[in-house]
Amino acid sequence: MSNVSFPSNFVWGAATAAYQIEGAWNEDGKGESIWDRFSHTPGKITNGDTGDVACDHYHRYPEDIALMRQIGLKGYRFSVSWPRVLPAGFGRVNLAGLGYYDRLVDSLLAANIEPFITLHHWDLPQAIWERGGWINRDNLSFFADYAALMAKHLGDRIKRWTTFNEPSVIAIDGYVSGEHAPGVKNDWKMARQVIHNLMVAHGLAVQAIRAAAPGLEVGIVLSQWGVDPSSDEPSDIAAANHIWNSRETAFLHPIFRGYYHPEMVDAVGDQMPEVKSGDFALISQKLDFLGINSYSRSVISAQGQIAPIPGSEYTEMGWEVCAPAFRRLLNRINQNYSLPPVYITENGASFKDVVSPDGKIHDERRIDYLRQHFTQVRLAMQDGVDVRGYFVWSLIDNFEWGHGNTKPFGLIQTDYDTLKRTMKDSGEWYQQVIASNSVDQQQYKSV
Ligand code: IFM
Repeated sequence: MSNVSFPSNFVWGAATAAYQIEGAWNEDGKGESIWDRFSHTPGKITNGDTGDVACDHYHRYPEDIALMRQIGLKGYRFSVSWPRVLPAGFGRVNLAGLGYYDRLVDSLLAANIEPFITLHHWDLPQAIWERGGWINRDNLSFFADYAALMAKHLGDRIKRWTTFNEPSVIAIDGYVSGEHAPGVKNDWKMARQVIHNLMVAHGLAVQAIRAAAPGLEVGIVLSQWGVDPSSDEPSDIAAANHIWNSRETAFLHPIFRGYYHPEMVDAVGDQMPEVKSGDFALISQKLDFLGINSYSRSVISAQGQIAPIPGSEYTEMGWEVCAPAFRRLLNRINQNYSLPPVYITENGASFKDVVSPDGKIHDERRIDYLRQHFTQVRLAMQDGVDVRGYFVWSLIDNFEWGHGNTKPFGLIQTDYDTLKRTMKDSGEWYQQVIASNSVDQQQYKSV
Protein backbone atom coordinates (compact mmCIF):
# COMPACT_ATOMS: atom_id res chain seq x y z
CA MET A 1 0.00 0.00 0.00
CA SER A 2 1.75 3.20 -1.06
CA ASN A 3 -0.95 5.83 -1.10
CA VAL A 4 -4.33 5.64 0.61
CA SER A 5 -6.96 8.04 -0.69
CA PHE A 6 -10.20 9.18 0.92
CA PRO A 7 -13.65 10.07 -0.45
CA SER A 8 -13.81 13.56 -1.93
CA ASN A 9 -16.24 14.93 0.67
CA PHE A 10 -14.29 13.56 3.66
CA VAL A 11 -14.15 16.16 6.45
CA TRP A 12 -10.55 16.55 7.60
CA GLY A 13 -10.55 18.51 10.81
CA ALA A 14 -9.02 19.18 14.19
CA ALA A 15 -10.60 19.42 17.62
CA THR A 16 -10.28 21.43 20.82
CA ALA A 17 -12.39 22.13 23.91
CA ALA A 18 -13.32 25.40 25.58
CA TYR A 19 -11.64 24.98 28.96
CA GLN A 20 -8.50 23.56 27.37
CA ILE A 21 -7.82 26.52 25.06
CA GLU A 22 -9.97 29.59 25.71
CA GLY A 23 -8.56 31.08 28.92
CA ALA A 24 -10.38 34.32 29.83
CA TRP A 25 -11.82 32.34 32.72
CA ASN A 26 -13.50 35.30 34.39
CA GLU A 27 -13.79 37.83 31.57
CA ASP A 28 -16.80 39.53 30.04
CA GLY A 29 -19.28 38.12 32.51
CA LYS A 30 -18.34 34.44 32.34
CA GLY A 31 -19.48 32.36 35.33
CA GLU A 32 -17.24 29.96 37.22
CA SER A 33 -17.05 26.34 36.10
CA ILE A 34 -16.16 23.27 38.14
CA TRP A 35 -12.85 23.21 36.25
CA ASP A 36 -12.06 26.77 37.34
CA ARG A 37 -12.74 25.77 40.92
CA PHE A 38 -10.84 22.46 40.64
CA SER A 39 -7.74 23.92 38.98
CA HIS A 40 -7.66 26.71 41.56
CA THR A 41 -7.56 24.10 44.35
CA PRO A 42 -3.93 23.44 45.37
CA GLY A 43 -2.64 19.97 44.60
CA LYS A 44 -5.17 19.03 41.94
CA ILE A 45 -3.22 19.81 38.74
CA THR A 46 0.38 19.03 37.81
CA ASN A 47 2.62 22.05 38.46
CA GLY A 48 -0.42 23.99 39.70
CA ASP A 49 -1.32 24.79 36.08
CA THR A 50 -4.78 26.18 35.36
CA GLY A 51 -6.90 27.00 32.34
CA ASP A 52 -7.07 30.66 33.39
CA VAL A 53 -5.15 31.67 30.27
CA ALA A 54 -4.56 28.32 28.53
CA CYS A 55 -3.85 29.17 24.86
CA ASP A 56 -5.66 32.50 25.22
CA HIS A 57 -7.75 31.41 22.26
CA TYR A 58 -10.57 33.68 23.51
CA HIS A 59 -8.46 36.64 22.38
CA ARG A 60 -6.31 34.95 19.75
CA TYR A 61 -8.92 32.98 17.79
CA PRO A 62 -8.28 35.03 14.60
CA GLU A 63 -4.63 33.93 14.63
CA ASP A 64 -5.69 30.33 15.30
CA ILE A 65 -8.19 30.38 12.46
CA ALA A 66 -5.43 31.67 10.16
CA LEU A 67 -3.36 28.64 11.23
CA MET A 68 -6.32 26.35 10.54
CA ARG A 69 -6.48 27.83 7.05
CA GLN A 70 -2.78 27.25 6.60
CA ILE A 71 -3.30 23.56 7.40
CA GLY A 72 -6.32 23.54 5.09
CA LEU A 73 -8.81 22.23 7.65
CA LYS A 74 -12.26 21.53 6.29
CA GLY A 75 -13.83 21.21 9.74
CA TYR A 76 -13.13 22.45 13.25
CA ARG A 77 -14.63 20.87 16.33
CA PHE A 78 -14.88 23.13 19.38
CA SER A 79 -16.95 23.25 22.52
CA VAL A 80 -18.94 25.99 24.15
CA SER A 81 -18.27 26.97 27.74
CA TRP A 82 -21.74 26.66 29.28
CA PRO A 83 -20.99 29.20 32.08
CA ARG A 84 -19.69 31.69 29.52
CA VAL A 85 -23.16 31.96 28.02
CA LEU A 86 -25.21 31.11 31.13
CA PRO A 87 -23.12 32.12 34.16
CA ALA A 88 -25.35 30.21 36.61
CA GLY A 89 -26.12 27.42 34.12
CA PHE A 90 -29.69 28.67 33.68
CA GLY A 91 -31.60 31.94 33.75
CA ARG A 92 -29.71 35.09 32.82
CA VAL A 93 -27.93 34.91 29.46
CA ASN A 94 -24.50 36.53 29.16
CA LEU A 95 -24.75 38.28 25.81
CA ALA A 96 -21.01 38.93 25.72
CA GLY A 97 -20.44 35.18 25.90
CA LEU A 98 -22.86 34.51 23.05
CA GLY A 99 -21.17 37.31 21.11
CA TYR A 100 -17.81 35.56 21.41
CA TYR A 101 -19.22 32.37 19.86
CA ASP A 102 -20.87 34.46 17.14
CA ARG A 103 -17.51 35.94 16.19
CA LEU A 104 -15.76 32.58 16.34
CA VAL A 105 -18.33 30.86 14.14
CA ASP A 106 -18.57 33.72 11.67
CA SER A 107 -14.78 33.80 11.32
CA LEU A 108 -14.66 30.03 10.75
CA LEU A 109 -17.32 30.27 8.06
CA ALA A 110 -15.50 33.17 6.43
CA ALA A 111 -12.41 30.93 6.33
CA ASN A 112 -14.48 28.18 4.72
CA ILE A 113 -14.09 25.88 7.72
CA GLU A 114 -17.17 24.00 8.89
CA PRO A 115 -17.79 24.44 12.62
CA PHE A 116 -18.76 21.27 14.54
CA ILE A 117 -20.10 22.24 17.94
CA THR A 118 -20.00 20.33 21.22
CA LEU A 119 -22.25 21.66 23.94
CA HIS A 120 -20.55 20.14 26.95
CA HIS A 121 -16.90 19.20 27.22
CA TRP A 122 -16.74 18.93 31.03
CA ASP A 123 -16.77 22.58 32.23
CA LEU A 124 -20.03 22.38 34.17
CA PRO A 125 -21.19 25.66 35.71
CA GLN A 126 -20.11 25.63 39.37
CA ALA A 127 -23.62 26.82 40.29
CA ILE A 128 -25.13 23.68 38.72
CA TRP A 129 -22.72 21.49 40.70
CA GLU A 130 -23.80 23.29 43.85
CA ARG A 131 -27.41 22.35 43.04
CA GLY A 132 -26.45 18.66 42.93
CA GLY A 133 -24.71 18.48 39.54
CA TRP A 134 -25.67 15.57 37.30
CA ILE A 135 -27.24 13.71 40.20
CA ASN A 136 -30.09 16.18 40.55
CA ARG A 137 -32.52 15.42 37.73
CA ASP A 138 -33.84 19.00 37.77
CA ASN A 139 -30.49 20.05 36.37
CA LEU A 140 -30.93 17.85 33.30
CA SER A 141 -33.57 20.16 31.90
CA PHE A 142 -31.25 23.13 32.44
CA PHE A 143 -28.84 21.42 30.05
CA ALA A 144 -31.66 21.01 27.53
CA ASP A 145 -32.59 24.70 27.91
CA TYR A 146 -28.95 25.65 27.31
CA ALA A 147 -28.90 23.39 24.22
CA ALA A 148 -32.04 25.08 22.89
CA LEU A 149 -30.57 28.54 23.50
CA MET A 150 -27.45 27.67 21.53
CA ALA A 151 -29.39 25.98 18.72
CA LYS A 152 -31.64 29.02 18.36
CA HIS A 153 -28.64 31.28 18.33
CA LEU A 154 -26.20 29.35 16.11
CA GLY A 155 -28.46 26.89 14.31
CA ASP A 156 -28.54 29.17 11.27
CA ARG A 157 -24.77 28.75 10.88
CA ILE A 158 -23.82 25.37 12.38
CA LYS A 159 -25.26 22.15 10.99
CA ARG A 160 -23.66 19.44 13.16
CA TRP A 161 -24.25 19.43 16.91
CA THR A 162 -23.06 17.13 19.65
CA THR A 163 -24.48 17.09 23.14
CA PHE A 164 -21.69 15.62 25.29
CA ASN A 165 -18.04 14.88 24.88
CA GLU A 166 -17.02 11.56 26.46
CA PRO A 167 -19.68 11.31 29.17
CA SER A 168 -17.90 8.19 30.51
CA VAL A 169 -14.93 10.36 31.49
CA ILE A 170 -17.18 12.86 33.28
CA ALA A 171 -18.44 10.01 35.44
CA ILE A 172 -15.33 7.91 35.98
CA ASP A 173 -12.67 10.59 36.32
CA GLY A 174 -14.99 12.98 38.12
CA TYR A 175 -16.55 10.52 40.61
CA VAL A 176 -14.25 7.47 40.86
CA SER A 177 -10.60 8.37 40.29
CA GLY A 178 -11.33 11.96 41.35
CA GLU A 179 -8.59 13.16 39.01
CA HIS A 180 -11.05 15.45 37.25
CA ALA A 181 -13.50 18.02 38.53
CA PRO A 182 -15.54 17.81 40.66
CA GLY A 183 -12.97 15.49 42.26
CA VAL A 184 -15.25 12.97 44.01
CA LYS A 185 -13.36 9.77 44.75
CA ASN A 186 -14.47 6.13 44.70
CA ASP A 187 -18.19 6.70 44.46
CA TRP A 188 -19.12 4.06 41.89
CA LYS A 189 -22.80 4.23 42.77
CA MET A 190 -22.86 7.95 42.11
CA ALA A 191 -20.79 7.51 38.93
CA ARG A 192 -23.32 5.00 37.58
CA GLN A 193 -26.18 7.36 38.29
CA VAL A 194 -24.23 10.16 36.60
CA ILE A 195 -23.73 7.94 33.53
CA HIS A 196 -27.46 7.30 33.36
CA ASN A 197 -28.48 10.90 34.01
CA LEU A 198 -26.04 12.20 31.40
CA MET A 199 -27.75 9.98 28.84
CA VAL A 200 -31.14 11.33 29.90
CA ALA A 201 -29.77 14.89 29.60
CA HIS A 202 -28.46 13.96 26.15
CA GLY A 203 -31.93 12.75 25.14
CA LEU A 204 -33.62 15.91 26.43
CA ALA A 205 -31.05 18.06 24.62
CA VAL A 206 -31.55 16.17 21.34
CA GLN A 207 -35.27 16.95 21.57
CA ALA A 208 -34.60 20.56 22.54
CA ILE A 209 -32.17 21.16 19.67
CA ARG A 210 -34.56 19.64 17.13
CA ALA A 211 -37.46 21.70 18.44
CA ALA A 212 -35.44 24.91 18.51
CA ALA A 213 -33.88 24.60 15.06
CA PRO A 214 -35.38 21.88 12.85
CA GLY A 215 -33.07 20.30 10.30
CA LEU A 216 -29.86 20.24 12.32
CA GLU A 217 -27.83 17.05 12.62
CA VAL A 218 -27.43 15.92 16.23
CA GLY A 219 -25.11 13.33 17.76
CA ILE A 220 -22.99 12.50 20.79
CA VAL A 221 -19.25 11.91 21.18
CA LEU A 222 -18.29 8.68 22.97
CA SER A 223 -14.86 7.62 24.14
CA GLN A 224 -14.34 4.03 23.01
CA TRP A 225 -11.19 1.99 23.40
CA GLY A 226 -10.67 -1.31 21.69
CA VAL A 227 -10.59 -4.37 23.91
CA ASP A 228 -8.40 -7.17 22.57
CA PRO A 229 -7.76 -10.61 24.04
CA SER A 230 -4.15 -11.31 24.92
CA SER A 231 -4.15 -14.56 22.89
CA ASP A 232 -6.38 -16.88 20.86
CA GLU A 233 -7.03 -18.99 23.97
CA PRO A 234 -10.82 -19.28 24.50
CA SER A 235 -10.46 -18.17 28.15
CA ASP A 236 -8.65 -14.95 27.12
CA ILE A 237 -11.21 -14.25 24.40
CA ALA A 238 -14.07 -14.81 26.84
CA ALA A 239 -12.45 -12.48 29.39
CA ALA A 240 -11.98 -9.72 26.79
CA ASN A 241 -15.56 -10.12 25.56
CA HIS A 242 -16.80 -9.86 29.11
CA ILE A 243 -14.90 -6.59 29.66
CA TRP A 244 -16.30 -5.22 26.40
CA ASN A 245 -19.87 -6.21 27.19
CA SER A 246 -19.89 -5.19 30.83
CA ARG A 247 -17.98 -1.89 30.47
CA GLU A 248 -17.53 -0.56 26.96
CA THR A 249 -21.23 -0.85 26.11
CA ALA A 250 -22.34 1.48 28.94
CA PHE A 251 -23.42 4.19 26.47
CA LEU A 252 -23.58 2.32 23.16
CA HIS A 253 -26.21 -0.16 24.29
CA PRO A 254 -28.69 2.30 25.85
CA ILE A 255 -28.25 4.80 23.01
CA PHE A 256 -28.44 2.36 20.10
CA ARG A 257 -30.56 -0.45 21.60
CA GLY A 258 -32.52 1.24 24.37
CA TYR A 259 -31.37 -0.91 27.32
CA TYR A 260 -28.25 -1.79 29.28
CA HIS A 261 -26.26 -4.82 28.16
CA PRO A 262 -27.42 -7.83 30.22
CA GLU A 263 -23.82 -8.71 31.07
CA MET A 264 -23.36 -5.21 32.47
CA VAL A 265 -26.55 -5.51 34.50
CA ASP A 266 -25.32 -8.84 35.93
CA ALA A 267 -21.86 -7.48 36.69
CA VAL A 268 -23.15 -4.35 38.41
CA GLY A 269 -25.89 -6.08 40.42
CA ASP A 270 -27.62 -3.88 43.01
CA GLN A 271 -25.43 -0.92 42.09
CA MET A 272 -27.34 -0.30 38.86
CA PRO A 273 -28.63 3.29 38.56
CA GLU A 274 -32.20 4.29 39.12
CA VAL A 275 -34.05 4.33 35.80
CA LYS A 276 -37.31 6.23 35.47
CA SER A 277 -40.10 5.29 33.12
CA GLY A 278 -39.51 6.85 29.70
CA ASP A 279 -35.74 7.20 30.18
CA PHE A 280 -34.72 4.65 27.58
CA ALA A 281 -37.06 6.11 24.97
CA LEU A 282 -35.39 9.49 25.47
CA ILE A 283 -31.90 8.03 25.50
CA SER A 284 -32.31 5.94 22.38
CA GLN A 285 -33.71 8.59 20.04
CA LYS A 286 -32.36 8.22 16.54
CA LEU A 287 -29.18 10.20 16.04
CA ASP A 288 -27.89 11.77 12.84
CA PHE A 289 -24.30 10.77 13.51
CA LEU A 290 -22.04 9.23 16.14
CA GLY A 291 -18.73 10.78 17.17
CA ILE A 292 -16.05 8.33 18.29
CA ASN A 293 -12.96 9.38 20.23
CA SER A 294 -10.31 6.71 20.40
CA TYR A 295 -6.65 6.70 21.27
CA SER A 296 -5.63 3.18 22.29
CA ARG A 297 -6.86 -0.21 23.47
CA SER A 298 -6.87 -2.53 26.48
CA VAL A 299 -5.44 -6.04 26.29
CA ILE A 300 -7.24 -8.56 28.47
CA SER A 301 -6.31 -12.09 29.53
CA ALA A 302 -8.22 -14.53 31.72
CA GLN A 303 -6.01 -13.26 34.56
CA GLY A 304 -6.86 -9.61 33.98
CA GLN A 305 -5.52 -6.63 32.04
CA ILE A 306 -1.99 -6.87 30.61
CA ALA A 307 0.07 -3.69 30.58
CA PRO A 308 2.54 -2.71 29.39
CA ILE A 309 2.53 -4.88 26.28
CA PRO A 310 6.11 -6.01 25.64
CA GLY A 311 7.51 -4.43 22.47
CA SER A 312 4.74 -1.83 22.13
CA GLU A 313 5.30 1.90 21.85
CA TYR A 314 3.60 4.14 24.44
CA THR A 315 2.69 7.83 24.28
CA GLU A 316 3.30 10.39 27.01
CA MET A 317 -0.16 9.55 28.37
CA GLY A 318 0.99 5.96 28.91
CA TRP A 319 -1.34 4.80 26.15
CA GLU A 320 -0.22 1.98 23.85
CA VAL A 321 0.11 2.82 20.15
CA CYS A 322 -1.85 0.13 18.31
CA ALA A 323 -3.54 1.41 15.16
CA PRO A 324 -4.94 -1.96 13.96
CA ALA A 325 -7.01 -2.04 17.17
CA PHE A 326 -8.79 1.09 15.88
CA ARG A 327 -9.98 -0.76 12.77
CA ARG A 328 -11.15 -3.71 14.89
CA LEU A 329 -12.94 -1.34 17.27
CA LEU A 330 -14.81 0.45 14.48
CA ASN A 331 -15.84 -2.85 12.91
CA ARG A 332 -17.01 -4.22 16.22
CA ILE A 333 -19.22 -1.22 16.96
CA ASN A 334 -20.52 -1.18 13.40
CA GLN A 335 -21.37 -4.87 13.49
CA ASN A 336 -23.06 -4.75 16.91
CA TYR A 337 -25.22 -1.67 16.41
CA SER A 338 -27.24 -0.09 13.70
CA LEU A 339 -25.16 3.08 13.44
CA PRO A 340 -25.74 6.43 11.78
CA PRO A 341 -22.73 7.91 9.93
CA VAL A 342 -19.61 8.09 12.09
CA TYR A 343 -17.10 10.89 12.62
CA ILE A 344 -13.78 10.25 14.32
CA THR A 345 -14.16 13.23 16.63
CA GLU A 346 -10.78 12.77 18.33
CA ASN A 347 -7.61 10.82 17.73
CA GLY A 348 -4.03 11.89 18.21
CA ALA A 349 -0.95 11.47 20.37
CA SER A 350 0.99 13.24 23.06
CA PHE A 351 4.74 13.02 22.59
CA LYS A 352 7.36 15.34 24.02
CA ASP A 353 8.34 17.97 21.46
CA VAL A 354 11.73 19.57 21.01
CA VAL A 355 12.41 22.79 19.15
CA SER A 356 15.37 22.00 16.86
CA PRO A 357 18.19 24.44 16.17
CA ASP A 358 16.42 25.21 12.86
CA GLY A 359 13.48 26.47 14.95
CA LYS A 360 11.21 23.63 13.80
CA ILE A 361 9.51 20.85 15.70
CA HIS A 362 10.23 17.56 13.97
CA ASP A 363 7.52 15.44 15.60
CA GLU A 364 8.01 12.31 13.52
CA ARG A 365 6.40 10.04 16.10
CA ARG A 366 3.15 12.03 16.04
CA ILE A 367 3.15 11.92 12.24
CA ASP A 368 3.74 8.21 12.31
CA TYR A 369 0.91 7.73 14.82
CA LEU A 370 -1.50 9.73 12.69
CA ARG A 371 -0.43 8.04 9.48
CA GLN A 372 -1.06 4.61 10.95
CA HIS A 373 -4.43 5.58 12.41
CA PHE A 374 -5.65 7.35 9.26
CA THR A 375 -4.74 4.23 7.30
CA GLN A 376 -6.55 1.86 9.66
CA VAL A 377 -9.66 4.03 9.61
CA ARG A 378 -9.59 3.98 5.81
CA LEU A 379 -9.40 0.18 5.96
CA ALA A 380 -12.37 0.15 8.35
CA MET A 381 -14.26 2.26 5.81
CA GLN A 382 -13.47 -0.34 3.16
CA ASP A 383 -14.78 -2.96 5.59
CA GLY A 384 -18.10 -1.09 5.61
CA VAL A 385 -17.94 1.49 8.42
CA ASP A 386 -19.47 4.75 7.20
CA VAL A 387 -16.84 7.23 8.46
CA ARG A 388 -17.45 10.76 7.16
CA GLY A 389 -14.68 12.76 8.79
CA TYR A 390 -11.69 12.80 11.13
CA PHE A 391 -10.76 15.39 13.75
CA VAL A 392 -7.19 15.25 14.99
CA TRP A 393 -6.76 15.89 18.69
CA SER A 394 -5.60 18.50 18.87
CA LEU A 395 -5.26 21.59 16.76
CA ILE A 396 -2.91 23.10 19.32
CA ASP A 397 -1.09 22.07 22.50
CA ASN A 398 -3.44 22.80 25.37
CA PHE A 399 -4.36 22.29 29.01
CA GLU A 400 -4.56 18.51 29.42
CA TRP A 401 -6.83 18.47 32.49
CA GLY A 402 -5.13 16.97 35.59
CA HIS A 403 -1.82 16.90 33.72
CA GLY A 404 -1.88 20.65 33.21
CA ASN A 405 0.28 21.90 30.35
CA THR A 406 2.63 18.89 30.37
CA LYS A 407 1.11 16.69 27.61
CA PRO A 408 1.37 18.21 24.15
CA PHE A 409 -1.06 16.77 21.58
CA GLY A 410 -1.09 19.66 19.11
CA LEU A 411 -0.33 20.01 15.42
CA ILE A 412 0.73 23.46 16.59
CA GLN A 413 2.91 24.15 19.61
CA THR A 414 1.88 26.62 22.30
CA ASP A 415 4.64 28.41 24.19
CA TYR A 416 2.83 28.99 27.48
CA ASP A 417 5.18 31.84 28.46
CA THR A 418 4.80 33.92 25.32
CA LEU A 419 1.67 32.30 23.81
CA LYS A 420 3.56 32.09 20.55
CA ARG A 421 2.25 29.41 18.18
CA THR A 422 4.64 27.28 16.09
CA MET A 423 3.42 24.90 13.41
CA LYS A 424 4.93 21.45 13.97
CA ASP A 425 6.00 19.14 11.17
CA SER A 426 2.80 17.18 11.89
CA GLY A 427 0.79 20.29 10.98
CA GLU A 428 2.68 20.60 7.69
CA TRP A 429 2.29 16.88 7.04
CA TYR A 430 -1.45 17.10 7.77
CA GLN A 431 -1.68 19.96 5.30
CA GLN A 432 -0.29 17.61 2.63
CA VAL A 433 -2.75 14.87 3.62
CA ILE A 434 -5.67 17.26 3.29
CA ALA A 435 -4.44 18.82 0.05
CA SER A 436 -3.95 15.42 -1.60
CA ASN A 437 -6.88 13.82 0.25
CA SER A 438 -4.62 10.86 0.78
CA VAL A 439 -2.08 9.42 3.18
CA ASP A 440 1.37 8.74 1.80
CA GLN A 441 2.87 5.64 3.34
CA GLN A 442 6.45 6.84 2.88
CA GLN A 443 8.24 8.25 5.88
CA TYR A 444 7.54 11.97 6.03
CA LYS A 445 10.55 14.17 5.46
CA SER A 446 10.27 17.66 6.86
CA VAL A 447 10.01 20.32 4.23
O1 IFM B 1 -7.65 16.23 26.02
C1 IFM B 1 -8.56 15.19 26.02
C2 IFM B 1 -9.91 15.67 25.54
O2 IFM B 1 -10.38 16.72 26.30
C3 IFM B 1 -10.91 14.54 25.60
N1 IFM B 1 -10.43 13.36 24.96
C4 IFM B 1 -9.10 12.90 25.26
C5 IFM B 1 -8.11 14.06 25.12
C6 IFM B 1 -6.69 13.57 25.47
O3 IFM B 1 -6.64 13.09 26.77
